[in-house]
Amino acid sequence: MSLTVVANRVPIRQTDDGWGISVGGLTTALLPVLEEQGGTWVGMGEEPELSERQEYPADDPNFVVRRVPLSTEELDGYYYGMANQILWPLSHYLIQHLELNRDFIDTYRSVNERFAEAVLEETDGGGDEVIWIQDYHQMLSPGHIRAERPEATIGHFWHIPWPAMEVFRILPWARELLRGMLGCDLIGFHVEEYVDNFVESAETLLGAGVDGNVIRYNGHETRAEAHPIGIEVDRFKEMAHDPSIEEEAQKFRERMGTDNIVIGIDRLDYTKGIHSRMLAFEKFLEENPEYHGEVSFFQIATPSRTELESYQKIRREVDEVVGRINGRFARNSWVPVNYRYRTYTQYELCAFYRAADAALITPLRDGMNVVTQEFITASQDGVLILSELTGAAYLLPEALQVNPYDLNGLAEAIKTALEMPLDEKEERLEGLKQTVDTLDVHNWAGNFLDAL
Ligand code: ADQ
Repeated sequence: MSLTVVANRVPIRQTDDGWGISVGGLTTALLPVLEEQGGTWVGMGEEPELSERQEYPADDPNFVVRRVPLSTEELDGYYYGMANQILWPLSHYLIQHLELNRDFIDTYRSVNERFAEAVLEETDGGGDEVIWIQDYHQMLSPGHIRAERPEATIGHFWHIPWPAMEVFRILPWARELLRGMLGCDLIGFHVEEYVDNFVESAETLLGAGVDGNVIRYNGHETRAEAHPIGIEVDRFKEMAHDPSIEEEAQKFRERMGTDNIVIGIDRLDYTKGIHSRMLAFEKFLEENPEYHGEVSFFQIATPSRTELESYQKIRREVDEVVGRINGRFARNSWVPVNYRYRTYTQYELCAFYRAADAALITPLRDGMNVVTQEFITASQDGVLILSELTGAAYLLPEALQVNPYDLNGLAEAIKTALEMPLDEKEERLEGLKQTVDTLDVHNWAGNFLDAL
């Protein structure tokens, strides 16, 4: 088999001393396959000075990076526009953020076509070629590739929720985008519920024939399947058991200075429910004065898509609510909310996971949410408070599940978590760990490619 991966970003980046691999779940899962079997990774070229084709590593190459160079206008329309201001909010049911701008879909069309052309140039149509496309940035390229290569094996993995058909059809271009996706042989989603939504969208909006999870359209068959993504379990376990992590966790507990620590770790995105979570924590403090001075909430938010107004707005809102809570409740040396707007290393995150008594993971919607799995793997006796509107919730019944829109319920869950008996905490965590072990990201990639 020779593999061509198509993703928005390429997996390598320039460092102070040359080139290196970008860290991330997708690169971790797919690079070993590319390195072992050889192949190509197609992604956007954001900087015009970089070459379109680069063998990596330079001294003894085992795969090729193929860039599709994008102008600033193209990046704005295709990435910031169509992907981030249309497909992202729609798939997360947050349609108040939808910007239905005609230029966005026009640019998305032409950029997807250029990605497809790059794939066609990099592959020769031989029988053992597998093309694996990633995510909502590339809905139309499968259709273009299929048109030129009827025999190609094409897969797609959709990392975010596929919304209910009645929500997806809000898009004026819903049918065109679905047709593009149906150029694939296999489309993967995190959970069955998204598979069902996709199949229903194809059946209702295109009149496609459906037999279980097989969709027939225009003489071609596409399967939709659930392939829940995982983390690199072994590496996380090893890191969590490193004695230096325990030391870091201890230092962190001392810095927080309270018996109870609750953490939240997210990209700063309006889908992640950070603002509602803060309001719930405020409610918890209002209703439980006995916890004043006894609990710290440590929230990290990584800067994300900072060019967009909706992200600047959520940043201001979170800043404001943090200030208000601390202004209202802080006393002596106690600061109720410790908020950091920055990125940390995985090693640092691991220490936070280990030190926490509870993790508040409460997105308004999330395809999977892998922070959940990182916390479960690193924690010894922490409680996971998890939004039921995440893919992870379908797989992790032992979590303390909450509706992220229900602030009273969230506030109560914080109290329940902090007062949970140790044996119940351990029992729940044991069940969670067993599931997360099976969701390993290497299994995810292997299982998807086998199915493809
Ligand atoms: P994301 O929306 O990015 O991914 P998530 O699954 O939570 O969401 O992964 C975030 C990653 O970023 C985690 O590995 C986490 O450790 C890291 N991270 C978060 N905050 C950080 C910080 N302050 N510093 C450093 N690292 C930080 C999309 C979908 C998800 C889906 C994944 C994978 O939106 O639903 O789970 O893809 O398919």
